[in-house]
Amino acid sequence: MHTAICDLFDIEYPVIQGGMAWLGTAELVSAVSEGGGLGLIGAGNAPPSWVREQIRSTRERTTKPFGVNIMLMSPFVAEVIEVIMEEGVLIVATGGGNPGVYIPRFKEAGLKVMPVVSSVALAKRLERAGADAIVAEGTESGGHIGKTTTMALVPQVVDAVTVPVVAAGGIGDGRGLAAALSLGAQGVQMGTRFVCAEECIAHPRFKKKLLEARDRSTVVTGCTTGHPARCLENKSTRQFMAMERDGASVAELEMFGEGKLHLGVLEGDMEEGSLMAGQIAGLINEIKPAAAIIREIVAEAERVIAGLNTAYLGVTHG
Ligand code: TUI
Repeated sequence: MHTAICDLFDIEYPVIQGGMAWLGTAELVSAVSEGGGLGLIGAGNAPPSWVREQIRSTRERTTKPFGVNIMLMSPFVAEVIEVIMEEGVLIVATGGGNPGVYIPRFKEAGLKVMPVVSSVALAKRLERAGADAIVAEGTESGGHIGKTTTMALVPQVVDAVTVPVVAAGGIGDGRGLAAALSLGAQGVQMGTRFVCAEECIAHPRFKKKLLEARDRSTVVTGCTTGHPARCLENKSTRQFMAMERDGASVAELEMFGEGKLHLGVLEGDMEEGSLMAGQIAGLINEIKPAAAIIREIVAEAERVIAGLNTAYLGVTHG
């Protein structure tokens, strides 16, 4: 399977690993890229020194293309961008905001730019600003989200821009990849599925909780702060939502949230920590190497597409 996204990034399969704050580390990124997909270092709220270490460590592990996802709400955005330029990274993705002002500098330096968006309006604006591809991310996703579903958003973004579109949110297997291609996307980006990659440094208790998750295991917190985030429901999400119901200020809620993601996904505190995950968590029931995840998803998508041809278009083989 080869699409426009494969040509753009010089990768084998149209499968991209989402930014994944704290978990998009050299271990996972290099495994995804070695597996023929595109790994992305998740800068999240991490300091620039962390991002530099991850870039260097990824380079020691693979010669394949990889990128960095910049989280635009991070207090370190400007410094992270300097690190990316100094280290000669070739691909940047962005999340959590409008990267328009940064795109000219990236393009002048020859980088490929792929913003993650949750609306048609921002997709159009960023294509005009010079984006090379757009990730259209539905509300099924984990972490910071918009309001529109993947099923509704992807075809509308596909119709609104001419650059390749990548579908994200609610995709975890080959059926999801086939569906994304049917909607006009050139590939998929997955985060939750890759948390359960062997190489992901997520705490084993977080991985186990994902394997046990069901279709309704996630909730959205932060609807009152303007920064909604989807997480596995636990004590921390219940406390956060109770504070929101009681009219807590944005400052109070932000203070409550500080450090919670690291506490949950890396330190393994399943009750006090924040466990960002998408609605597809319920579909995931095994931990395996990133390369196997990619291989199996692509093979399944090819079978699904061939099956649809046979079943509905009367195409016969042999
Ligand atoms: O960015 C994401 N997902 C994320 S970022 C993240 S890290 C984090 N850590 C602690 C607290 C909060 C977040 C976890 N998950 N996805 C891409 C995405 N971007 N989805 C939606 C957007 C978005 C939202 C609003 C993009 C632009 C925007 O507004 C831009 C504007 O100003 O017009």
